[in-house]
Amino acid sequence: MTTAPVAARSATAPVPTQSTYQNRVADYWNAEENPVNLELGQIDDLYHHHYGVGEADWSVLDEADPALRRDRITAELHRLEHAQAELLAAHLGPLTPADRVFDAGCGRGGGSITANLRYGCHADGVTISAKQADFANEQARRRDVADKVRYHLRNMLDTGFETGAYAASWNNESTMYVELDLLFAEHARLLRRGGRYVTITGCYNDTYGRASREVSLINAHYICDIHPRSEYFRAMARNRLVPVHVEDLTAATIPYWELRKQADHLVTGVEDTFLDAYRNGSFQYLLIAADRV
Ligand code: GPP
Ligand code: MG
Repeated sequence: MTTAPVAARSATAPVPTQSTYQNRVADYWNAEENPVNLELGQIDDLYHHHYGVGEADWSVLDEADPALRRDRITAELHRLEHAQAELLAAHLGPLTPADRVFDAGCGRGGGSITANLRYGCHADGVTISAKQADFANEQARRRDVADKVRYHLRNMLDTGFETGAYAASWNNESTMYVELDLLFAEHARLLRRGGRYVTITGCYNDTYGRASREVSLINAHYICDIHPRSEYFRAMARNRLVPVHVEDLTAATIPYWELRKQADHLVTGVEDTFLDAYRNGSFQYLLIAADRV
């Protein structure tokens, strides 16, 4: 038997910079043009890729004029999504305009703009979708904040950014695309000591058992892998992130999904699955804020 020398073997099988899974996820986001994301974002050029929180103004459904009814429903869903972004941003602070924040899985960029508007801070967002990064940078240019808010085509697990340079960082509904240990190791590396990490996420409920049918359907819909609640705290503890605030937002997000379900011009088909998952206790919408120690 002959064996190839190690050097020759590794030369023929280079480690890919991005896994096949990550390529598939990038393909999804490069192709994504859901009206529920674009029509909401067009209202004030804040493009979010997450859901909403808070009580809805149900009067929008009673609007008699069909065109106005559509517009009012769209605006109300956007208000609820922006309230979610503001809730996350509020937990990042206090921050000064000199501070730098890291937006892991930045989508079309709304979260970093929200943080910059609130604190005047520098922001670096990363996404593995070239289309999202280009879109987000164009938005920052149009707002005249491109000197402070920058989006990068990079992997959130391996950003190449400067160690300890960040006062705060977050994942807004993007943790379900990655292994939490690798993710939190990168946040812990980037955050300065005493820095703040925040995530809002959908997680499956350990007390239900394993992932429910509805959780599995959500995974299939977005090509993601929703983690159990317990895994967040285990992985944070292993990576110098100590929770300071945990909030179950499940009840607060149900009005968003109830209203979205009735928005015929915006539905994507996943609405009933989210409502069922939340209501049968298998799925939770959670905010976790943690200090980097
Ligand atoms: C919403 O993005 C979030 C995700 C795709 C990640 C999955 C989130 C969970 C809580 C499981 P989006 O705003 O692009 O989705 P949609 O197009 O459905 O509005
Ligand atoms: Mg959306």
